[in-house]
Amino acid sequence: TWKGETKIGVVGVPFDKGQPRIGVANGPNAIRKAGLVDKLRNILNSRSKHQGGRLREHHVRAQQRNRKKVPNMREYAHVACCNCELSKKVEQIIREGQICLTLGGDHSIGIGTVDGHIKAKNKDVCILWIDAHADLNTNKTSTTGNVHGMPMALLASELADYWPYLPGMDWQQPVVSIRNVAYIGLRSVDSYERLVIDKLGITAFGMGEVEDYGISTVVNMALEKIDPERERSIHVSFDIDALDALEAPSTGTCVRGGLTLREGVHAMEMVHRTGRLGALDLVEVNPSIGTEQDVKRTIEAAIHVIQAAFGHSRKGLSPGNPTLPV
Ligand code: Z70
Ligand code: MN
Ligand code: MN
Ligand code: MN
Repeated sequence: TWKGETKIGVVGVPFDKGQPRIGVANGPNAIRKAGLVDKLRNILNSRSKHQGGRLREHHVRAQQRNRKKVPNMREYAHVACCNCELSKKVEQIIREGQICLTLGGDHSIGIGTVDGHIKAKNKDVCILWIDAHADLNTNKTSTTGNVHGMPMALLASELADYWPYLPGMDWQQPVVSIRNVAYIGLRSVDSYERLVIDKLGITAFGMGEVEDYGISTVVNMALEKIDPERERSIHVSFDIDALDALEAPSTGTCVRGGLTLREGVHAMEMVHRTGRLGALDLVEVNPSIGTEQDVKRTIEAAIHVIQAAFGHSRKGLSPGNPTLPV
């Protein structure tokens, strides 16, 4: 009965070891409590005759299984173990024909989600990294040692030679070419990250480009660069701090001058319309930061972004039976 229908696998990853602030592990629960799953089921039902059953919920709660250390990578063993489990889960979900929605958790979980997506789709994946930050540090360039600032550098094949041997990460091969990655929303980029972006010619649309061209043109240009044949499975890794601090205050590192919720939602509507969304990560919502109002605002923003990616229409949907009741 699932054939040809949109199916969603939702994975909650209550993981916070990629950064120093407590609370981000409660992101998945807070987003679910605000009604995410019902809202997604409503979208699925509105697009199909068959009711129910096309959304499944999962959790990845990995225990640290070794004490391996890597210089300047805080909580390395935790990060390695969680992402190993997460990668397998994401791969399985996508192989079953579901679009994988991963709720973080901090952005270090992007290592596992992208890895699992690529394993399921045999490399034919492109990545939209929507974030205030480039998350492109290695353990040599990071000034913080926080692994949530490193996932893109771990994933990029062009940077493989800049890493030491990473024990317990043998499952993860840096197989994404950085040519298949585009950033949107950058406005807090470290100097070595800027060097890498410029040297490798990474497609990067910062807030200046969003201002110059508008979000719609930016998304079109990004997709044209990373998926010119329009055949790849799209991985969107959406760090909630891509949104302006006024839209999403409850996150570990908010930066002023970011995307409006309108721009975030519009970008996701455009991704939905490609019909090729393979996986979406929504990370870095931290319900322990800010006032109750701040938390509510941030979670609502996250849910609007997710709903747009799965086809919610701001225009409204007409009913299955196209006649007005008399
Ligand atoms: C900095 C680092 C970062 C998120 C902060 C910050 C990275 N470039 N990412 N908040 N989500 O520590 O590497
Ligand atoms: Mn990030
Ligand atoms: Mn960020
Ligand atoms: Mn609303």
